[in-house]
Formats: sequence, C-alpha cells, structure tokens
Amino acid sequence: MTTRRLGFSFLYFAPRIDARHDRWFDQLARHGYAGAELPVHDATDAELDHLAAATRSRGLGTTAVGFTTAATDPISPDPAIRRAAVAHLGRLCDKAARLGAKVLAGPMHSAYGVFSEQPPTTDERARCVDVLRAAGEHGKRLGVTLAIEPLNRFECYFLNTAADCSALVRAVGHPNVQGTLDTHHAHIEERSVAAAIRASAGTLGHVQLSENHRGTPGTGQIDFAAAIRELDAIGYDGWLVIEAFSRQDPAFGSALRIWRALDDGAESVIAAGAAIVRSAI
Ligand SMILES: [Mn+2]
Repeated sequence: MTTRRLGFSFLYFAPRIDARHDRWFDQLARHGYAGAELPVHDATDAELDHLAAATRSRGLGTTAVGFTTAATDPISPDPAIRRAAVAHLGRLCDKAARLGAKVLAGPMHSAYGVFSEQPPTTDERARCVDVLRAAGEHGKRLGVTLAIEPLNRFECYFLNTAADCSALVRAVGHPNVQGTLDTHHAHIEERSVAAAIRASAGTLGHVQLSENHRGTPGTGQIDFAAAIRELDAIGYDGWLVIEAFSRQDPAFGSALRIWRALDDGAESVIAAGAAIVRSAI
C-alpha cells in the first residue's frame, strides 16, 4: 500500500485564510491529517509567512491552490493577457514556495467561469501548452509542481475530462506540470471516477476527494473506497485532499453556487474525511 498523505482544503472556510483559522490546524493534527491545502491567489506575504509557521509548528505540510481569471487567461488570443498569465502563474508558484508547498493545484489552464460559448479550439490548446510550459519552468526553479485541474462543464469549457487533462499535460511535456483529479468534477463528466483515474495514470500530480454535492464526504454518491483502490492501482502516491465547500464565507459560497447547508460544521467534515481515507484499506 502506498502512503496516503491526507490534506484538507481551507477553501471550505474562505478564499483567503489568516490567523483566525489557526484553530483548524489543531483539528487537522488531532484527526491525523498530514497537511492543509491553502488558497494563495490573494494571500499576502505576511499571511503566507504566518500560515507556513502555523502549519509547520503543528507538524503539518501544505499544498497550495490557485486559479486564473479573464485578466490572466492562458488561452486568450491576446498575447499581453497570455504574458500576464505566465506572470500570474509564476507569482502563484512563488506564493506556494513561500508556504513551503511543493504542489500548486487548481484550474490554471483557462479563466475560471469564462465561456466562449464554443468548444475548445486547437489554437486555445496550443496557447495553453506554451503558457503552462513557461510556468512549469518557473515552478521547477522553486521546486513547485503545477497540478492543473479539469472542471465540470458548468464552471469551464476548456478542460472537462481526465483524458483531455492527461493529453494536455503530455503535450506540455514538463515535469513540473501535472494534472489534478477532483472526484466532484469526475462524477459529473466521466463514465466512472475509476475510469477517470485510470485515464490519469502517469500524469496525475494531485487528488481532491469531494462529494457530488460538495458537502460532508461519505454522505453523497461518490464511492471513495473505489477511488482510493484505483489510485493505489495506478501507483499514485501524492496528496489526497478532502475538499468540501460551505457558506461560511457567504460571498465565496455564492460564487461556488452553494445555496444550502451541506454539513454539520467544519469539525464534522474534517472527521468524516479522515474516517473515509483511514477506512479505505
Ligand atoms: Mn477541486
């Protein structure tokens, strides 16, 4: 059995994390987590330094999560925007490194929530490959791997499936650019989560375990035990990050289309996530 490094995404709480969230690092340590996944998009250096110290002092590792917007869109036809994308991804890598994270995950292939109203084009794909390769070079200097995350069709049009993500990663052909698999998106887009994991073999750099409804893991339709068995089968040995969303930050909850309570509080989600991974032998 490969080692399972269990993480918990702090996007559950808010898109920006600071000292007010420190007590949740104690909870993670208590429940046997190996680390915290922390959003870096808007994080200041002071916040990153605090979070690096707060996790390290509790024996926790970190992973970072970021994304791209219309102003930093890797597939934009505008070369100035693509240059901004390379710079932005470089800054995200810098922030990840400041946190001590070796993995920077998230939808960094195209602008989040922006639609052309057409399927992706070969030109868009070629631009994305160039931008990601440049970002990967930056990541390599810092020891940070970008793990790009396909999203479901309602949040993105450019990259929806594990097979397309794997092909994109191979086209980039840079060791510091890998893929992410999030069971929530796979549950919507794929024939099965297990098939998506098989399609990711060789290009998978990060995994997020998330329910179909984004709430407490184990209370929805995802077969996490089957997913973890398949991850073992392909030899995946990276992080398994529990990802759930809430309305703890109401504006962020609305942005993610969370319209109701999906759990019984943060500790219940942290405990459920740990139990699911621990029981999946
Ligand atoms: Mn995700």
